[in-house]
Amino acid sequence: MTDGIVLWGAISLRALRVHWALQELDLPYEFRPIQSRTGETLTAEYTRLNPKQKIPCLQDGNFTLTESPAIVNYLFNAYGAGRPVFLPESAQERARSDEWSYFAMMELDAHALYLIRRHKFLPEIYGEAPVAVASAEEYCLKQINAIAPRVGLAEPYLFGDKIGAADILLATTLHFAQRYEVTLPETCQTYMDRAFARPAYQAAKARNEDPNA
Ligand SMILES: N[C@@H](CCC(=O)N[C@@H](CS)C(=O)NCC(=O)O)C(=O)O
Repeated sequence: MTDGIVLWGAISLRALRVHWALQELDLPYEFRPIQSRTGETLTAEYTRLNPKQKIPCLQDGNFTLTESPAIVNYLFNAYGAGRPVFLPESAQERARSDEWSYFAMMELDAHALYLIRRHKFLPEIYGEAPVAVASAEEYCLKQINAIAPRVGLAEPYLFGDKIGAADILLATTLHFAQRYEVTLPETCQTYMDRAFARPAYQAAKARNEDPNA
């Protein structure tokens, strides 16, 4: 049980998604800047909160939630009303937002980027797998190229002038791809740069990278 919102997780692109949602919604929150692969996610206290021993994890009163896309969507749904963010109003809008979110999480993050991250950039932990890495890179680029024309129509975000949960998930995942040396099409680069110019993103990035910010 917490008094308000508490976010566990720092120096992580997946924790950054949650910091960004909190900043867009202008919600005060306490920050527990634990990091992956430091042993900090393995403590008994943290394991009780998240048995998967991963970051991010959010506490909101007596509600505890893991999985960055679930947390971002929860925050928008719970606190977005009356704030200048996009919230789906119909079942079809909800489905469209889910479509973007699942695409970013499954087709890019889980199927391709996680594999590239593990086997190209952390081979000392996860082992070398050059064929799988090359295949994941090709797959990731194919998927990003498939959405590039639609992303080019964003005005300026996926659902118009207000940023939505799906934008946070897509833009951060495109950033993963870029960090892992996937060349982004121009439309995706422009969309991502525009989203990252938002003060809320800048504040989130500073907090994710420096717990005292
Ligand atoms: N599907 C999860 C993935 C979380 C995840 O893999 N987090 C990484 C840091 S970005 C982590 O905690 N890794 C520690 C580990 O794998 O032991 C989410 O999106 O929240």
